[in-house]
Amino acid sequence: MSSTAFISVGDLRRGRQAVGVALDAPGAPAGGCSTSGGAGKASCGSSGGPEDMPAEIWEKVKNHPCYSEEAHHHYARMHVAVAPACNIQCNYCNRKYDCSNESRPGVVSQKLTPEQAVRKVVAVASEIPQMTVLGIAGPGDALANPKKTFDTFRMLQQQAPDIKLCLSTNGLALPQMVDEICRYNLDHVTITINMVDPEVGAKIYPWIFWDHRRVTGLEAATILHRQQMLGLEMLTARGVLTKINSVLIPGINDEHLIEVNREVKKRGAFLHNIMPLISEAEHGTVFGLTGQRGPTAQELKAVQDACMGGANLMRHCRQCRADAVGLLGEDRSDEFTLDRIEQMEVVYDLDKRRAYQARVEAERQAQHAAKVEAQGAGAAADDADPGMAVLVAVATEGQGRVNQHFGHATEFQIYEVAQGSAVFVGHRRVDLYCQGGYGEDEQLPSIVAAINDCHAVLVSKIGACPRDELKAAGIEPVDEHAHEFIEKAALAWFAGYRARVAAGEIVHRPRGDARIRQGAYTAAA
Ligand code: CLF
Ligand code: SF4
Repeated sequence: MSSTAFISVGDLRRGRQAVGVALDAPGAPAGGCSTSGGAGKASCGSSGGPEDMPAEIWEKVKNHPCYSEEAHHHYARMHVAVAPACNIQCNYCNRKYDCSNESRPGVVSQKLTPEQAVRKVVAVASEIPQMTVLGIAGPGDALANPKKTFDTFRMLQQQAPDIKLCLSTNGLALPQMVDEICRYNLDHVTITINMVDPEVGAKIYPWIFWDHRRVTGLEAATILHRQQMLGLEMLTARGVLTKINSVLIPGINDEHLIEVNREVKKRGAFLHNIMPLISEAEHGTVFGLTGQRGPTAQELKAVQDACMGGANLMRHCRQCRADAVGLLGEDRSDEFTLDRIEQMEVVYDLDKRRAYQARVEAERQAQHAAKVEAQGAGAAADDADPGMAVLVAVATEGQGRVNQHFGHATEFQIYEVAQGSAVFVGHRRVDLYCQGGYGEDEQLPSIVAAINDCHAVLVSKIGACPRDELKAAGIEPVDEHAHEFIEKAALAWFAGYRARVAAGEIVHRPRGDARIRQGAYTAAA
């Protein structure tokens, strides 16, 4: 079917305006950035708040943990694994494992029928009232399994109309499905776009299944590219917010992702999420078996930084499983197996959910206000170098606060802190230090290595042994700001740090972040 069968030029223009105006509105973040930058500082676009975008867009993103960095501290999402089949092959995927588009490798525990999936969503919604989004993200491709995907959405809309629907796709079947997507009022669609040049694509996709046959090589990548671009334009035309996921594959599409960012911005993408390739040999993927490495955290950040000024960047993705449940970064799927759901007393109480979410919203607004206030206070001039910027690591278990013990952290959130701004820039996964009540010292070197470009680590508590080890590595352990909001705590620590530098008590030494902040693309170095 021709693409024009789905969309008129008028539609395209109107829809472009709907999303395009939103993104280009006065007050919208110039250069893909927003409020978290405080005094006009460029930052992650998904950090935007209500003052950064039109009210109707804010309504769509404000409690979606992937589309709003702020929301991801407070709201949860879940995936249901109803889509096992796929219509393409990516060199970073092994069908035995979750879709790498939206999940870390690991077998899906249970594939579900749409009926089972809806039962599970309702059960989770009654237990986790801050779960606001259902995503279908595999383990294959949501749109290569249209009946299962849309049956799930239809039934869920009838039973739990307050839950936002979200899907993720490789884009091959997208243009044909745009009408169906709009029928269910989906506001959020993710397309994985790793290239806008089929020559690059041919190195990533060995084949696609198209028009009842397997197509390979350059022809396959050309068709996929065409479908992805068309699908993106059609969604933009309908006012659907699109997020583009790109897998960063060093040596194949690293610098090319800057062009991808430009092209998807042109076509109205709301967010661009550049994720690292995961390619362990034991996963049995083509890239894993041929030794194609993934990027380092610093390389990932360098490419993301090089894209600043283009499509807004998402930096808080956790590459979750196709059956993940909970806040981003946590996985509570084990609590909601089909067996367990059978035993649960499920009461879907919309009023209770709304009341709970009102409390979450109040907490989130308090965090936002604390951030704005701290940024304003931190912008005041002092004697230290005004261009000074550092990274700090933060242990948090949600609510936007420094509220986790060092030993309990399985990841640290990374903030770039400068005078008057504290901006979330990523996260680092680490091995758990506290094992059954005592510290596992063998884990310390790898934890320190994961955050060794940070000047400080903010925690609610920390033991003597890791404290000493961090200090020896030049990372300051900080527990004075336990349970404060993160940005406020980071800026308060930074003000003290600057004061000590200005007083000559300590010497400021850049720790790798200076290279990252140059904005020069350095991944190939
Ligand atoms: Fe799921 Fe994806 Fe929807 Fe989010 S995930 S379908 S947009 S609800 Fe989010 Fe997970 Fe990253 Fe995806 S953290 S892998 S970006
Ligand atoms: Fe695997 Fe997803 Fe690629 Fe399909 S689109 S091959 S399921 S990573």
